[in-house]
Order: sequence, then structure tokens, then C-alpha cells
Amino acid sequence: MQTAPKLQIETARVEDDRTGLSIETLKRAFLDNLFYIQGKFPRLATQHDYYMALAYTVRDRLLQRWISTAATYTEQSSRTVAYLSAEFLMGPQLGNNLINLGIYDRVQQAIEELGLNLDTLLDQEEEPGLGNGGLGRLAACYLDSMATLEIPSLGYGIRYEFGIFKQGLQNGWQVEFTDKWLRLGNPWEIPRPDWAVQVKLGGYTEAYLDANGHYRVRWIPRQVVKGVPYDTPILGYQINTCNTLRLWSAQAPESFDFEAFNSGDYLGAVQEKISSENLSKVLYPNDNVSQGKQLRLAQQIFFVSCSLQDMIRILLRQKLPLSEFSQKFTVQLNDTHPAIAVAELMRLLVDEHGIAWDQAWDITRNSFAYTNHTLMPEALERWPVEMFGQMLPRHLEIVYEINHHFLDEVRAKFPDDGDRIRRMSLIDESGERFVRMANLACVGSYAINGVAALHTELLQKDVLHDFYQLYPEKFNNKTNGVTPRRFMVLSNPRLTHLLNDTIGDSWVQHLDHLQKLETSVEDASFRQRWWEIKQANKHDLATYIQAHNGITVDPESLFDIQVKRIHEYKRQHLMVLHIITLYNRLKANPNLDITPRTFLFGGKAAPGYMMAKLIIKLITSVADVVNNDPAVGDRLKVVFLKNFNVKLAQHIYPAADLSEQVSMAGKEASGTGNMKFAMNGALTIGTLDGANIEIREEVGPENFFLFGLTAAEVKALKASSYNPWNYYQSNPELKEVIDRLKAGDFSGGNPDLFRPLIDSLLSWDNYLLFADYQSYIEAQEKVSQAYRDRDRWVRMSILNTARMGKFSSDRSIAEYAADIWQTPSVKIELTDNARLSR
Ligand code: B1N
Repeated sequence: MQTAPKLQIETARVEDDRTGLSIETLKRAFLDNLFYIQGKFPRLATQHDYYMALAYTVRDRLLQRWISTAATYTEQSSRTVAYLSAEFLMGPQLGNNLINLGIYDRVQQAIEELGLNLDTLLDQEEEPGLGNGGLGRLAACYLDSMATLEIPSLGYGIRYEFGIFKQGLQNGWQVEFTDKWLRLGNPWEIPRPDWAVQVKLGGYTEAYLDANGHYRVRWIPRQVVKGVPYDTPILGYQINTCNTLRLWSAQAPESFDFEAFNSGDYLGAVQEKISSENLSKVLYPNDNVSQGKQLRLAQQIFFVSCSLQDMIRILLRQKLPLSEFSQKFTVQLNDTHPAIAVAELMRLLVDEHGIAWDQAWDITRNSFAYTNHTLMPEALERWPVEMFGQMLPRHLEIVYEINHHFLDEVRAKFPDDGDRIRRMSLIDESGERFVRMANLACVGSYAINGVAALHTELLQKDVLHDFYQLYPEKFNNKTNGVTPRRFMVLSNPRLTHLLNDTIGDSWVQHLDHLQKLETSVEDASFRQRWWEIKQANKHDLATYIQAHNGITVDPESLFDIQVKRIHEYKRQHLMVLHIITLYNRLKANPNLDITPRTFLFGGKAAPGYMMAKLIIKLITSVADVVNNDPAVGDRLKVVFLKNFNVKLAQHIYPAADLSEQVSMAGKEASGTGNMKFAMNGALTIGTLDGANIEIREEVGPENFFLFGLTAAEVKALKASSYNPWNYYQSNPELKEVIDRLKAGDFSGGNPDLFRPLIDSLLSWDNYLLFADYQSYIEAQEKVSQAYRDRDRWVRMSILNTARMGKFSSDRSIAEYAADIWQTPSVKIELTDNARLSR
């Protein structure tokens, strides 16, 4: 084997200006980047230029760790998690990288010595909103924990040019603006055009005999799209491990342009280029629903094929045979959005690399693990066979072949059970034919998990019952978690300082150490500091509300908050029913002594989801009436915070007193906002749904406000023909709320505005708001009473934080690694550049 000649550059040491961490070096590097990267000097520089200069200063310090990590994984051929997800809701990067590098305070000082303000610079960052909600944010938390636990991992997804839309409000209605997050440049990514790959679409297949006389299939596509990877570093917390998030951007391949250009069809060539680039243009803005659009399927095959080809490139570069694919990689499917990977890996192995079907199937089945994230029937992905075959003719053949073998297996275990065969088939043939992606994921994976105990139980009992009977050993639960680095250390510095002063800082990596706080509950001065911190955080949020909504809210009032995507099953409108109930009581009895509350909402509605948009209009309309009624005074305030995203979330969780987690039981797979609130000392009012159940178990039922039907009771009530009308008729307070809405009291006298919502509640009430109303109102009364006893409230708040150890994403990831991935951790030493030449 030839050794490459040693180049000067390979033996040179990395310059101290790009790695040094002293305040003087940081300042010098910052000014250097302002000049040489932004091309500005201080008098011309904007705050955004300063942000960019600081971001590049921080990125330089990540690079040394990033390259050492890549070099170590290559040298050791480390077993690697490939986390495939259509969404990564990363949030702003600068602050988090400062925390994980351990240089937040130092950089703050350096920036101040230069006469600038770190908060102002942090605020310049346009967040990459490449996700809809919990599913995308979970992927981001998991990247943080995999790096922190030193687990080799690659996140694979799509570099959407436009992320989740920006939400505006016009006349109380949601309006959408495109999210041009790349407009001013993205300092965190590095393009890797030399690792671009090609993805085929459309066309037809044909059979042929290869040189050895073997029957093979080739796919002649109608279109080829190029995928270019863009890499973002993912640094672990105060550790050298720096993993990679690799996002694919779609481009037209040069050769296609060229052909059309030569044949004189210049506009056609440009058209082709535009249509190729559409693949990574925009994130579909739906949460928990599948729209079944062709472009979405194209996005899925695009990023999945790019990622699997990239893994094969890595494997072959390490001189490993394809037969070792499943030893080198474990591929986690984040819901069914990447489930086409099962067919695509088979195609790559069989068609492109000449591996026999049975061996390829063994490799495939041992490579994938599938996480289900939802119980909502409308979210289950199914593609019309017609559309699927047009775009992916070879994959359709492969799905049929997998199905053929699979149904034989089912028949062997359950003879003469035609219904079971029809239910489990990868093809739904009950009417128009569909490819069922959850079935494909179950058949092609060695592990299947839900995201909270109840959710996994319901998967086994209902949604995936047949698969559970066939493969009980594949099923396991992995309750979600969230990263305390972003959602405590970065978001809540005041609380972080108090915790560090009291119990040391080991809780940041071992969240269960928060238990040590339990003894401080008895310390009156500690309780006082706890209260003051919450008040200070509420004060900050009140300032934000004043600036953005022009509404004055009282930081002494109870901050009662629901922030999450707007969805009927999540029941934002149940909270509205409570608000109107209190309003009616005050109107009837103006001197009523109630606990003052500020009700805060935030969240986006899918642009095509009319009922969700109407719920936003309902909230803003009720806010207009309540906030401006002199009879109410300052006792009730209602605020809708527009454009809820990760950045805003980080200001909200630390300021919450009460966390609203009120989904109909059996619908929210887990929830993760519930965890972020409780970690920051909010108490929860919630149903026995998703991870609420486990949160309540951990914090103790006496520190949790429970209400509503259980999942089993919901099921029973629905089976016994539920009639919301009876609840309306027999509950005077509920009736008054609905009657006022019907009369147009919150819509300027217009009785039609909210009619679709009211009619739906009165005639179906699919999510049982009326059935849970009384129980919710009573739980809210307990909340109001508890808040009046400050000492009692603070004790409960402290115990919530102290008992949240389980909900660190580090715990979740440690369980994935031990039970599913079998990925040992790998220590990273900082290498000098000389070693990297090998
Ligand atoms: O995933 C989160 C859970 O905590 C939430 O309970 C769950 O609702 C959420 C299709 C989804 N499930 N399914 C989606 C998102 C986008 C899309 O196009 C479905 N999101 C969830 C993390 O486990």
C-alpha cells in the first residue's frame, strides 16, 4: 500500500487563535473573524455581523473536537447510530455550543469587554426550524444526549430551504410567512459537495441476466436528483465528542442540464433543475397528520436514499464488506417518515451490489429499529399504490416481494386466518390500494418502540396488536426525555446558579442528582430564593409580552400556560372553556375573590387545519373581551404569543407556574413540553395521558393536579354512544359558556364565527371536552387554592424539579443504547493535526 507524501499542512499545529480559550484570545479571534469573514470593521458592523463573528469563533473551537471525533471513529471503525428523521428542530446553536464547550461566562466577559452585549448577539440567530413540534425537537434532544454519552452517531435528514412557517396574527387569525432562515447565511454548516450522491425517481424497471447468468433487475429512472450533504457539528456537554448532523440538499445533476442544453431545450433544462431542487424546498407543516402528497414521498426517498448510500460509502471506505452493514450501523427510524429505507436498503444491496435476496433481507432486518410516535389514525402514512409505483417502480416490486415472504410467515404461524392476513399485509386492499408504511417498518425492523409506557401499551393492545402477537420480542418502551442543557442550563440561568450553589453541578449530566434538593425543601431561605427566581423569570416574560403584545400582565398572578402545536386532541379550547367560566363568575359576582391568573397560549396551526385556526381565533377573541373588560380589571389576562418556536420556548418554560397538559387520554403519545415545564418548577394540571402518567408517578400524586377520564374510560364511553348534549344540558356553568359563545358574546355579536367549533362540540365532541369539563374545573379550583398558599406551592414546585431525573434525554438514550442499539461509548482524545494525516 502506498503512503501519501507528508504535506507541510498535515504536520502544522492548529493555530492557537482558532482553539485558544483565554479571554484575550477569544477577543482577538472574534475581531479577526469580523474582519476576515464578515469583511467589516466595528464602525460598519451590525449586531448580526457581530453574531456571525462570534459564531465563527465558536465554530473554530468545535472543529478541533469534530475532526478528532471523526478521526477516532474512522480509526476504530466504531459501531454507529444512524438517526433518520424528516425533522430536526434544533433551535439556536450559539448559546448551546457555549454551554457545551463550557465557555459561556468567559465569552460573555470577552463580549462585554468589547462593549457589546451577549444576549443581543444570541438574539440575532435565526433558528433552523426544520421540524413541526415534539417529534422534531425530540430528535434534536437525542443528538445532544448521544454526543454527551459519547455514542457515535450521525443524524440524517433534509436541509429544507424553508423550515416551519413564521406565524403572524392578523385580526386575531393566524397568517403564515415563509421562513427564510438561510437568508443571512448559516455559520454552523459545512457543505460536503464531494460526498454528493444521486437519487433516482420515476421511470420503469427491466429484467436482465448478468455475466454469471443470474436474474437481475435494473431501474431506468425518469429523473435523477443530486443530494449534497451539509454537516453541522453536535458537541456533547463538556466532553470532546462532537458528532454530526448531516442534512441533504437537492440539486439538479450537471449532466441532465447539459443534455437538455445541447438539444436546445434551455428552458426545459432550467425547469428540470427547479423541479429537482423542489425536493428540499419546504418542510410540510403538518403535525400528527399525513397529507399523502407526492412531493412528500419524494422527499422521503430522497433523504433516505442519500443517507443509506452515504453509510455504504463509509462502510466501504473502512474496507468493511457489505455483509457487515448491520454490525457497523444501527438505523433508527424516527416514525414512518423514513420507513421506505427498508425497501431502499434491499434495492441497494440486491440491485446495486449484487447480494442475494435472502442475505440482503437478513442484513436489512438486523439494521433497522422503528419508533412509533402517534396513536392518531390520520397520522398513519399510507401511499396510493398507483402513486408509489409511478415514483418508485422498483421499490413497489420489492415491497411486493417482502410482502409475499412475510405473509407466508404469518400464514405459518396463524393458519386459516384471512382477516389477519388482510390486516397485516403491506398493501391495504380494502378499497383503493395503499402501501402501509407502519407495516413495512414493523416487518423490516428488529425493534419497535413507543415513546411512553401508556403509548407502548396501547400500541401492543390496539394499533400494532397483530404485529405484537407475531413478534412480541421486538416490542419495547422508551419513554421520551429532553436535554437539561438547553432546557435548564441555557434557558434558566438563575435556577441553574441556585442549583449549583445548593447541590453542585453534577445534575447537568446526571439529572437524577436533583433528588439532593429534597432536603432543601425544609429550608425557608432556599424556598425564598426559589420563589424570587420564578418571579424574576416571570418578570422577564411580562416584559416580553408588553413589548410584543402590548398587554400588561402582573408577574404576581399565576402564569397558566399551554404551548404546543394547536390540535383538537390537545384541547387548547378546554382551557378556553375554563377562562370563560371564570369570566362568567366575575360578571355575575364582581367582588368574587379569585386567584389572579395570566393565561398564556402559543403554538402553530397547520395551514390547512381550519378547526385549529379557528381555535386560535377563539383564543384571541376571548382575550380581547376579557383583557378589556373593566369588571375584570387585572384579575384575568389572556395572551396568545405568536410564532412559538424553540427560541421563544426557552423564555416561557422558566416563567411558568402551571403547565397545561390536557389532551384526551389515549391520544398524546408522550408529550415532551410537559417535562420541560416540570423541570423548571411548574406544576402540572393534566390527564392520565402519555408521559404525564410517569411524571405524576415520579413527582407524587400530591404534587400534580389530575383530572379527566382515563384512556380505558374514554374507550368505554365512546363505545357506549357518548352524547355531549346531555353534559351541556345538565351542567349550568358549561351551558352558560356555550350559550355565550353561541350568542356571539366573544365575536362582536356574530353568532356564526365560532359555529363550526360549537356545533362540533355539541354534536360529536370527538375529544370529550364536555365529558372532562367538570373534572377540569374542579382541578383548577384546587390549583387556585394551592397558589394562595405560597409556602405550599413553592414546596410542590421544588419537589417537581427535584424528581424530574427520569426525564433527561440522557436516560432515554442510555436505554436505547443498552436495549436496542448495543453501541458502546467511545472516548475522544483531542488529536493534533499530525495524526490526522494517516
Ligand atoms: O411526537 C412527540 C410526542 O411527544 C408527541 O406526543 C407526539 O404527538 C409527537 C407526522 C408527527 N407524533 N407524530 C408526530 C409529526 C409530523 C408529521 O408529519 C407526525 N409528532 C408526534 C415525540 O415523541
